[in-house]
Amino acid sequence: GREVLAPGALVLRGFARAQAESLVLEIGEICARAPFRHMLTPGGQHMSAAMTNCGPLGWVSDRRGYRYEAADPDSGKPWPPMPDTFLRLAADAAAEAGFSGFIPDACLVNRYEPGTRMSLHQDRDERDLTAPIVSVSLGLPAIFLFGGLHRSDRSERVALVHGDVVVWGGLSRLRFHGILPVKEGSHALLGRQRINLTFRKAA
Ligand code: MD3
Ligand code: FE
Repeated sequence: GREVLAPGALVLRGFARAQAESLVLEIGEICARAPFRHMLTPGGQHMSAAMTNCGPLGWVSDRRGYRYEAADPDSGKPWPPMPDTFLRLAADAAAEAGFSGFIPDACLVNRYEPGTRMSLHQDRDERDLTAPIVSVSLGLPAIFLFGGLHRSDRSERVALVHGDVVVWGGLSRLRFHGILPVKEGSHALLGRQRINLTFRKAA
C-alpha cells in the first residue's frame, strides 16, 4: 500500500520486503570493504548511528563538516560500488512516487542497534534538491519523526518496519526529520539491528 505523509512524501509499505534477503547479503559485502563506523560531528561528538556508504559518492562527517566524498576516509579507497539491485530498487520506488529518471550516485547505510537514535536534522548537503531521497528500512522497527521546514515545527511520528520504502521529494525534501531511540528487540533476518539505506543524488 501507499500512504501520502505530506506533499512529496510517500510511504510504500513493504516495497522492499521480497528483496530483503538479497539486500542484506549485499550490505554484508559493502561493510566487509567499508566497515561501519561512528563518524565525528563538527561539534566533536560521535554519531549515535554507525554508517558506511556505497556508490560513486559517500556522505562523510568529521571536525571539518559534512560533505560527500568519492573515497572512504578510513581506507583512502573508493566506496564499494552500488549494487544493481540497490539502483533498481531506488529507481523503481522513486518512479512509483512520480520521480521517474532518479539515478542515485550515493547510498548512505545507517546501522541502529537498540538505543541508537538520530536527532532532528535536514538533509541539505546534496547539490540538486529537486531530486528526492529514497529510504529503505530493514530489520528492527523504528519511529520516524517527520517535522516541518523549521526545527521548532511540531513533528509527526510514523512507524517504519522491515521492507518499508519512503520517497521524500518535492515540498518534503527539506523537512526536518529524525529517528527515536530504537527499542530493544530481535529481527529474524538482522537480529538486534535496524539498517536504513538512503539513496541520494549528491552531485
Ligand atoms: C525526510 N536517516 O540518513 S531515513 C539520514 O532512518 C536519515 O536512518 C534516517 O535521516 C534513518 O539522513 C531517516 C528517512 C529520510 C531520509 C531523508 C529525508 C527522511 C527524509 C530527507 C528529507 C525529508
Ligand atoms: Fe536525514
